[in-house]
Amino acid sequence: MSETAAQEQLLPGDTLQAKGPGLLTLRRGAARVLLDNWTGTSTVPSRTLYPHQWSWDSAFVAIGLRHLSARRAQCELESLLAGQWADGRVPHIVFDSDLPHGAYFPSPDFWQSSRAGRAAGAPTTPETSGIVQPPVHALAAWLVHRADPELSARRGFLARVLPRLQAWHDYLLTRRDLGGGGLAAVVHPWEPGMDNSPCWDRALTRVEPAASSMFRRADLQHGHPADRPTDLDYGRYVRLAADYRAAGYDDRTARHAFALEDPAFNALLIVSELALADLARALDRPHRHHRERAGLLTRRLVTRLWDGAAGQFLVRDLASDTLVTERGVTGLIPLVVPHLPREIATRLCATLASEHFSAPGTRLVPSYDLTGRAFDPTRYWRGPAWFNTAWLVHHGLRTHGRHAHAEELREGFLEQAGRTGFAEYVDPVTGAGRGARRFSWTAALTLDLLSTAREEPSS
Ligand code: 2M8
Repeated sequence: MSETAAQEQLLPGDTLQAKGPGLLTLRRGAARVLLDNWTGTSTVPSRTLYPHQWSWDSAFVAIGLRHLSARRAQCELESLLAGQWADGRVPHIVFDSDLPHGAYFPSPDFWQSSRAGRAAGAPTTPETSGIVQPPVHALAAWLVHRADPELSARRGFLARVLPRLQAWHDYLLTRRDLGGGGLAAVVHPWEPGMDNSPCWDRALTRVEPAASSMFRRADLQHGHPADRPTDLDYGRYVRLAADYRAAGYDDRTARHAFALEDPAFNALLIVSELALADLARALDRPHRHHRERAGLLTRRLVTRLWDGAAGQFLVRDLASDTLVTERGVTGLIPLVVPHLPREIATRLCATLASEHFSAPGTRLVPSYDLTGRAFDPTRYWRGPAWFNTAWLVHHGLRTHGRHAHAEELREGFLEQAGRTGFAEYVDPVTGAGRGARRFSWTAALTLDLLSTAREEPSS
């Protein structure tokens, strides 16, 4: 069978027809995006803006792809883990060696992972970045396994990914416990995945921007300058990455000018620890320690990052050991943690519905406080509403029994994903789609939410 014919077979049939042709069209459209963005072993976030494999994008993609092909969803995660370093880190980009260096910046010749990262355990091949992204992978692996346990057993999927995922979490909880409080720290604004969030502004003032001759912005060939981070931001991103590279990407010796504890990053680590417990139990391996660790991390998350006055979690800046008083969507995502104290879950839901996050143009969640000093409705993570964070908040609302609110968010998500052509993000004031279109995680999570209504809450 030709590759095209095989791909056509993955397009969904008429299971949604009974629910209306609109949903079927939406599902076929989402599936088409994932088929078109598939490279043969993984999925690019966007054919134009992001032509390589990204870490947390792949986890979200696998969560959606499982509804089309559990085999492809498994491959998505396996190809990402092929770029894992011997110290356990899962790099935020795995580069496609067939693409020219000019396709994206920073390219492999900037990161130089196989050379500069050799002592820290970077693989000889593929080339990767040296930083990480939020640990959504174990959750994704568990959901992918559950989509077709028989195929998973036949391919030995769980047995292959479990030790890698355990090493990944161990890396985060040892080498990245930079604050000594038992949470994982991020050392670059690209690591929490919310690149130019105002939550990082204060810490970034300590970073001397790299000269503009050190970088060439490939993103501006595809994205509008008003939507993207500024050149000043880029200068700082490049400086931080270059300094980390100069330290051989070794967390034991690197002196990080930027080190923060991010609520969403750690909340996802907790949910993924619980998924590791499920994965290990399914393989009849010791699993209780993962549950215990999730419990411990939940207590640390509350102790170190909860702010009762704000009614949400805040970022901790490790340079001053203080909380950053900016409200980002990162501070609401811990709603995904199942064993959060009840009063905290209640407060988070109230903050979500407050003037800070209840936007006029969308039912999605703005990435930053609508009333905040730095709010910008179009600039990337400084206000726009994103589909992956909406999916996480939806998951959290269901986890805490807020089904009516979750359903409202789900309907808003599906309507906006379809109307914007699977946009990367949405202006929360006008509801207009912004950034890239035919964006993979938007399509993947659309497929997932189209199935969610018929499923038990996932994980
Ligand atoms: C964005 O980040 C990259 C750098 O990693 C970029 O701006 O070039 C973020 O939205 C990030 O969360 C996402 O994983 C990545 C690819 O979609 O794009």
